[in-house]
Amino acid sequence: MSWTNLAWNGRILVVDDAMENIQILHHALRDEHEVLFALDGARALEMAQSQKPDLILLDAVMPGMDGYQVCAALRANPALQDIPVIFVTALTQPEDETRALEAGAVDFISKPFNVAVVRARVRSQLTIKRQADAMRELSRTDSLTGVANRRSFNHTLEAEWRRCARAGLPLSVIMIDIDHFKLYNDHYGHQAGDICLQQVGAAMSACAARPQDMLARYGGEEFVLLLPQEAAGGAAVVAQRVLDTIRRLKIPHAGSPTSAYVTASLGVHTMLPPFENSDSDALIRQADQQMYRAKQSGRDRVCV
Ligand code: GH3
Ligand code: MG
Ligand code: MG
Ligand code: MG
Repeated sequence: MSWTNLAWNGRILVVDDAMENIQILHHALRDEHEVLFALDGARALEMAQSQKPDLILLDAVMPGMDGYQVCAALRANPALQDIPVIFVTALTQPEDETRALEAGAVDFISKPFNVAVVRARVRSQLTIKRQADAMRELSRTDSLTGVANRRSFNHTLEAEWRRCARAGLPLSVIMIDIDHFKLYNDHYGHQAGDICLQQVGAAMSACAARPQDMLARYGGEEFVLLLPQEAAGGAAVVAQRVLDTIRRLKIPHAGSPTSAYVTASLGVHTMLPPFENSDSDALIRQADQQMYRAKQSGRDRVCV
């Protein structure tokens, strides 16, 4: 990483149909930020998608898609709606500003602008964006293990359920419950139990290989793995990998009546399209039932 990289505070996309305006903003911001640019609205949306800027400085009047349309399109796209937009425009009327804020802009700067003011406003929006990102991340994460929490899991499960139903794709779930964990706490203490949960969580994270896979802490010593687009055979392979991964950790469990080391019981269930007459609760329930079957038949195993 070069020193200029270290000096970057944010990645900013400047959108303007006049190269001259882009150059002025580039000059104003380049010492503090990485500055990208687009000369029209369609290109701006492409770059927002591929470059994931932290902030967009958007011209209002452009041929083709104007700034208001670009802003509305950003707000309508779940992957892009959190990128803040500041209008930088020759328009000066209160109606123009109101319209920009109503389209979802966070700020409105009229030209001619003062460079120091633009820098300050950019900094302040980046700070707000960072805080919002951190809050969002926190609200999705289990604080002990760092994997997704149940709330975040439920949200993703609903979204993947709809997506897989629409696309006619299978959806698999693996429920994972640590064996005799009450006895682990009794023997080693609650703090050691916490560390064990962290170790197991971290090891299992590596088992969810594809970007759409999601590991979450479902509650207490129970985890769940969501595998969109994974049929029964593939899900069983992943479950076996999780089981082996936990075994290989060889975390001593002297209090366990079934094994010298920490183990888990896993239940797998796959929903095949069409998903009619079913819901995501049923998917979880079925995986849970398989997990209990694994418990009853001796623990430290996978039931499908
Ligand atoms: P089984 O093999 O049947 O699953 O037995 P178990 O003891 O694992 O199951 P049980 O549901 O009886 O007990 C779960 C235990 O997990 C009890 C609870 O204290 C412990 N536990 C839940 N959350 C945490 C946590 O965050 N930290 C620690 N240390 N223990 C936890
Ligand atoms: Mg223009
Ligand atoms: Mg349990
Ligand atoms: Mg348990």
